[in-house]
Amino acid sequence: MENLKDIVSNFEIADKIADVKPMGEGLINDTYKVFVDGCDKPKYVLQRINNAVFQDVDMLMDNINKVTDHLRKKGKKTLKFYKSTSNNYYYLDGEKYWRIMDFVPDSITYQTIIPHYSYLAGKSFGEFEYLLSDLNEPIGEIIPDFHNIEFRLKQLRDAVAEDRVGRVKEVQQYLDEIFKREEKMTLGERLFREGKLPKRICHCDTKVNNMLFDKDGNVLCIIDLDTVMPSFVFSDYGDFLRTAANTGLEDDPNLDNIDFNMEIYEAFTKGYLESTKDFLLPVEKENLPYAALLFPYMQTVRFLADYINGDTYYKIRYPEHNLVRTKAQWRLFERAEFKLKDLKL
Ligand code: GN1
Ligand code: MG
Repeated sequence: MENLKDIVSNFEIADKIADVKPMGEGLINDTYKVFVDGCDKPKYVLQRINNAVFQDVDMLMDNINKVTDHLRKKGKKTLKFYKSTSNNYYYLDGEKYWRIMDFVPDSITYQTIIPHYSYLAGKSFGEFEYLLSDLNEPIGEIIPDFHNIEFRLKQLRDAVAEDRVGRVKEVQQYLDEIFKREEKMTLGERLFREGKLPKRICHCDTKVNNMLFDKDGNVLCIIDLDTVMPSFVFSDYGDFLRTAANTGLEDDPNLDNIDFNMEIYEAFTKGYLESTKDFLLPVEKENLPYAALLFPYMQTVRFLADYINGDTYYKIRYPEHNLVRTKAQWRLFERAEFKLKDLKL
């Protein structure tokens, strides 16, 4: 990985770089761990920013710096980025954008967690929103309409109308099921238009593996701050459960592995309600079960649209990958819909 070492040399860090190795499972950016001389654990994390997705890299790093400065001032552990020799928090190698941050030592990531950790994660996410609630500087909407389900459904409709790689026929059954629930699943946007539902600064990518835990299950640090932006609290609550409460994998080819784990759901909800009790409005609280459905629903819509478009957005490992993801997310949605149908908070 010789040229990755060269990339690192453009940042204001003094260490001698020993090695750079691939890391993580992100579907958007490429991530590497950076080893330095005299230490067998990674010291930094190098990322290539996908600037097809994050088109305004200045806004991206500006948002992240505002958020991390604010969290740091309040004594929270958060990400720390380094400047490059061009005095930006990224380095442009002529074509690609790169950034580098500290590797958080003694941290553990999970793909599946036990209920107690889910409770601690709920507390921690509520606290994250609370701590950012008095951030007075504007945070830009880095991907416009990112978690707007009406917009995502429109993208799906456009993909279907174009049918550019002829995949619509094989997925018709999923399209029918999705559009049958359109009215019910677009509730959040209607409440927003009626002035009943606020937007707050949210993380917007609260997958379980975007949390670093310590050995006791406390959330040590929340990572992947690219999508921090104003959104409904549903985003953070729902996207965490989409990954944590799934008993299978996000792209599980065996649908029998997939269920919605109520213990994880209940534990997370308990923690989240504890740390948000001072600011969460009744309309937000009452609709948390809706949020738990919204995210598997939205992720199905997004994976399916990408499949129909010929796989232009998410990284795939094999040709049918987005279809497999679509089916797995839809199964999760159906299980959550069944289990939460009579639930009130
Ligand atoms: C993407 O790359 P990653 O894992 O951080 C996506 C999320 C999706 C997720 C699905 C900017 O996140 O919205 O929920 O994949 N991020 C973007 O796993 O689209
Ligand atoms: Mg992300």
